[in-house]
Amino acid sequence: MTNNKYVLDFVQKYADLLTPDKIVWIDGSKQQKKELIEQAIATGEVMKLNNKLLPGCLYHRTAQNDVARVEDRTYICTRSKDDAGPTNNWMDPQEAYTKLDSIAKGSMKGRTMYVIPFSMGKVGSRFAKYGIELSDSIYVVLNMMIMTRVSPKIYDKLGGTDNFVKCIHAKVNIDLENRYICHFPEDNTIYSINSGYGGNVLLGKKCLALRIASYQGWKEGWMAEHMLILGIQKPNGETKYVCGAFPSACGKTNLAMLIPPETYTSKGYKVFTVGDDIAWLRKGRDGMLYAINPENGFFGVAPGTNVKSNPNALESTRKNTIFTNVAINLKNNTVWWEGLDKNPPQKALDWKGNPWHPGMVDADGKPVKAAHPNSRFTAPIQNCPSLSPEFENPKGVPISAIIFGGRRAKTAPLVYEARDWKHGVFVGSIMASETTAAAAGQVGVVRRDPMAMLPFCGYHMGDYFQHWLNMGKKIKNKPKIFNVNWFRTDENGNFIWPGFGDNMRVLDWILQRCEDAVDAVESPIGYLPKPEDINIEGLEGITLDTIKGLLEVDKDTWKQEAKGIEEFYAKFGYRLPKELRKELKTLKSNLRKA
Ligand code: GTP
Ligand code: SPV
Ligand code: MN
Repeated sequence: MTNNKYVLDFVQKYADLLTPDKIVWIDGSKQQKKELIEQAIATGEVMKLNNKLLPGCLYHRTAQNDVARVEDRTYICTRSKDDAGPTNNWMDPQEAYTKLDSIAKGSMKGRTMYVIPFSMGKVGSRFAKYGIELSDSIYVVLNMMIMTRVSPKIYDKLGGTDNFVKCIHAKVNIDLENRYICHFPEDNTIYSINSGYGGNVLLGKKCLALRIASYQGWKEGWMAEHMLILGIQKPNGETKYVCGAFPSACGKTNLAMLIPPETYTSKGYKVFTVGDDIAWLRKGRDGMLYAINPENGFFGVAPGTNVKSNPNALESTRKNTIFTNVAINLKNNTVWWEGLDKNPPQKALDWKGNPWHPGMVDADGKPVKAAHPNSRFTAPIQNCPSLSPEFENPKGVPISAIIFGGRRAKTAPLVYEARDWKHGVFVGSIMASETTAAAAGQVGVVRRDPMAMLPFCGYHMGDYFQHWLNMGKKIKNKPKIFNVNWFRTDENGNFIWPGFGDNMRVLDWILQRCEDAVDAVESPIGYLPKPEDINIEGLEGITLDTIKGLLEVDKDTWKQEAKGIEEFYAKFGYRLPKELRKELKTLKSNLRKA
């Protein structure tokens, strides 16, 4: 497959350690893929779904203890502990290698080790980063073939160098107690041991494209962010691009694929999807910030996806897709999840493989879910009806606005604009959101999640903030920065804002701000829209007063918020940029004066 000495040594080293019976070099061919699928079906690792209704689609169940990312078992292994920063778990690299090697040693006996060459970003583009993942899971191989560009071409592109990320994945026994997701940014290396769940094992995604890439971007002068990228084509044919950072399961895929309401489509507005989870950003020659989506597919949340909420995502999953931990409809061997439609299958298997029927309750009388709340689909990006014609553009797309957002039941207004880049970095750094099922642990507790990168920043977050500030100094035509919140609730806990396609109404205001086409109102936290500037035409049950309520900034709540920010900032010590300290001071003084 290759003569590259570094690649051969890498494969040999781990073959010696893991002792697989066989090594298979993945060549990206259709024939090899077909054979792998057949083998995985034979062992039960995957199941074929109804080939008429879901052609080429497969089904997989993970172990029940292995259904989400494990943040408490995820480590940044830098030589100096301080370099991992206060928001990451840290292990000494030598200690980590020794520990993980001893856990994984010999674990591929009786198994096959697959060598997966992949590119994040278009092969050969200036954005592209290459990786080689070793894995003993066909499920991982098949997912990587959708999520990344798997091709032996990357061996040529390496040109004899070791310029690739070494990714080692061993399932071992899927033992939670010995599960480790370790990153060695200084060695361009990732280890994932004892897991088989997406975000822990598809190492091109969170591990490479965010944790390792954020570190590389810091060193090389670019950025790797947990962001969707979308294009909005206006009636005059011009397209503007926007990036959005929301924490896991907070609406990136949905926003990236939104279908605008009638009041916009009738005028000729169209939305295009460039990416739904990760953006790599670099300065362009024209002084604008350019973004690519380094992935090649979607690893999206299934529950809640339906023809109304996200028809583009649903359509993307109708062929050549892998479904993980959803329910099986036994009537026709298709898939089902909560929120897909109002017709749950009468006879089904739940995500654990147990018989399931609508209205089922457990011993405590609680409803039994058919699909796991973090069940996912892995769909090829080319399936997406709203895919941007610019997706493959190796230069990326120029970004006009960056949006931060999270789940906040009360504090954050529907939308506000940062006063300038520095203030925007502050707005990103103080993001907070209620936790979701995307990571193991309690759901629904508010935590600080700067730029939606808390679990994904591969170095000291104080340095990361400084890097954002520095990038601002380099980019002449800076995107404007905004914060949004689709998740404000009323006194009964119901979402007030309709969200989904109607988020276009907020994007519209954002674009108008970028073009200086509309005024805004100053507030202690930044610029707010005038309520009448949010288009509510055709929205049932939403009045100007609703919008006023959604835009309210409660002084006392924000004073509390400022305290929380101060506590959070204290963690970073001298590595917190002084510009941010100053922004916090300004916020406090604005609140005092208000
Ligand atoms: P990751 O893949 O984990 O990074 O998640 P994501 O940020 O792409 O989130 P996704 O778009 O998959 O949405 C997650 C959940 O949020 C789903 O259950 C959606 O139904 C819900 N959601 C998305 N957008 C909205 C919105 O505008 N309003 C409301 N109320 N819910 C939304
Ligand atoms: C997320 O949790 O942000 C995801 C899913 O996009 S995973 O790939 O599991 O990280
Ligand atoms: Mn994500």
